[in-house]
Amino acid sequence: MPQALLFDHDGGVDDLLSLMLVLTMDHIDLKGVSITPADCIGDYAEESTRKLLQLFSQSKVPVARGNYHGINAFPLEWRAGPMVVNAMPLMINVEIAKPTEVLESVELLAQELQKAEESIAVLMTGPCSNLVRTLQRYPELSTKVKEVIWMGGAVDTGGNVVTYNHNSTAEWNVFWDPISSKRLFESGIPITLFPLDVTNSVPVNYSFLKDLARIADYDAANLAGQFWASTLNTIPAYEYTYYMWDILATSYLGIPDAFEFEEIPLKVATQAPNAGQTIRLKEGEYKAKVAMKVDKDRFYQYLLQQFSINF
Ligand code: AGV
Ligand code: CA
Repeated sequence: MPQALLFDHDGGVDDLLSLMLVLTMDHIDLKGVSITPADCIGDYAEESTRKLLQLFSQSKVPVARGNYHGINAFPLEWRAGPMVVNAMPLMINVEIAKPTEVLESVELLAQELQKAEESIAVLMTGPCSNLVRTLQRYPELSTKVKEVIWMGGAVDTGGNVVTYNHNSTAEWNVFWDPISSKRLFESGIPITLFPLDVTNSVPVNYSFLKDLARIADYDAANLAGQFWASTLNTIPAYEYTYYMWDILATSYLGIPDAFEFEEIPLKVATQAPNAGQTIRLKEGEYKAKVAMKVDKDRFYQYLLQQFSINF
């Protein structure tokens, strides 16, 4: 039986690569894609999303747009990622049909959770606001969420938020909407978290990109290589590496046993100077299942294997 999945992303280049990766997985039945207007400009991210679904012959998958804008905006220069992607040779001429009315994310997530006969996994590679708002409006749907797989947080390592009035202890997806993040960790919903602690071990590196380019006769490898190349100009002066953040979390769907997990009670700070910090507690009512280590070689090999396909 294919495994049902809802996917909420925020349109970064690695979010779009994560969508590609999901679309290569035969064991996943993608029920819907929802876009959070965080690390992207929504219109362009919707276009990239629809183009990728079209290329992978899955244009029937519903796409929704979140209309909630978080508390701490992403830098605008990062949010243009999908504009570059949409102009790539394999993307620019892809024809997409946009429905006259696009669902709002909360409605899509609620509809699909409602319809699901069994509980269903939710993958999130941006902030968690859409899901948290869905469950606030429809609390009875909580039991339908089997597992939330989330790229977010920084537990025993520094964060990646460098901004005014902040001490850099937070990761961006949590920082964008610390209030919703706090609610998520207090909700008791099973969370499998992929924080910077584990994603720091998988940068986008040249040797991987060279391996990928060697199999660029495959459409998916070709396209993914172009996406990744566009990330190498990273980015404001304080950060010089683009990581496989979201792609690592997504790969858990295919290679769950490549990870080492620790059960950790966490709380989220909501005020300056550390808003969005995910703080390890000694004890707590709920524990998140936190990925702390990954078999890197297996992860990179898995990507090469999955992207060895034609559209
Ligand atoms: O903090 C990591 C999250 C991931 O979901 N995002 C990027 C990934 O999609 C925010 C982010 C941190 N540093 C960035 C980010 C950078 N240099 N460029 C773009 N986004
Ligand atoms: Ca993201």
